[in-house]
Amino acid sequence: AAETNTSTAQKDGDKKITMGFAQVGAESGWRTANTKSIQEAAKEAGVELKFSDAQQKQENQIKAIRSYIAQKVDVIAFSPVVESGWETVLKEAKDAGIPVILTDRAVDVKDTSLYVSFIGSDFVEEGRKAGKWLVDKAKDTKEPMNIVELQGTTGSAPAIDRKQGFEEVIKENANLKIVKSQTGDFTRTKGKEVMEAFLKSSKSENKPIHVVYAHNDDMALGAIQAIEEFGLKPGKDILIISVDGIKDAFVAMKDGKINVVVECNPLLGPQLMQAAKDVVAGKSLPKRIVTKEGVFPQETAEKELPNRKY
Ligand code: GYE
Repeated sequence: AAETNTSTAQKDGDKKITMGFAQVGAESGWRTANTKSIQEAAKEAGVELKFSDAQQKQENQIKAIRSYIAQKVDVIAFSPVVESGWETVLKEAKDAGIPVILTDRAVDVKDTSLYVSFIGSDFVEEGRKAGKWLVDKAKDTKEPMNIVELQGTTGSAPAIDRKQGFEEVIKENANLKIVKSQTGDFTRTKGKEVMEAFLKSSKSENKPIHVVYAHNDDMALGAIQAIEEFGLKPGKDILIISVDGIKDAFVAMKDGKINVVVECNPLLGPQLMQAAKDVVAGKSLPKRIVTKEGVFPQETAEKELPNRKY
């Protein structure tokens, strides 16, 4: 298969491209699908992929990027775990003449010439979509609705933006209030742990929880476990709003345990490989490539489940 790939890649006289990819980690179902998409697309495109997993630590990503610079790869791509603190290493890549493509998550740098393109979702918009669903759901409610929020990794673009978009929209209805908000690190284990603590304090403070807004499906699935163990019904006693759209979440939706999922597409591999080929060929890339995605309320779960690719 490797030979076939090489000949496909080289048939237009391209030289084989080497890409160094510094992944965030393996924290969620979304991430697993993203990694698979990148690895498969690289094979398909005849790109030689050097891949590293940073275990959700920025220092590990920086180390990986430095090693890709030392190995003189043709292009570096990465999904930055957090937004800040990238100037130095990006400058090193630029000085070495290696183009950098961001995928999935954005960086916060003053000098945007430090990367050539950013391929990924609009997370603020995802937060707005989640908020709109709730505003609509709550339009006839006169009672206050207490929301607890499970945030993604602190300082990461999706955690910052999904919070911002959601808050912006729920402001329309004074009954909607985020009463507690904490990071669950985008993982099931942490999502469950944080939800257990929320439920405990809601009991001792005698302040019911009506809605969970989870920044990803894995944390929502962890929260569902905590709610069931606490003796309540997720999706009924407590509304569950989530982001990503992994298969497990669709199964939970079909079972009535999640009320709505805002889609975030992890299948960025093919676009990334195309972008890498273009940049190496000297073509200029759009600075921002936005992924298209939808919203899936519970009543669509059964029909949509067989179509899910991640
Ligand atoms: O939503 C979450 C993952 O950056 C969009 O990271 C990605 C997020 C995704 O861990 O499940």
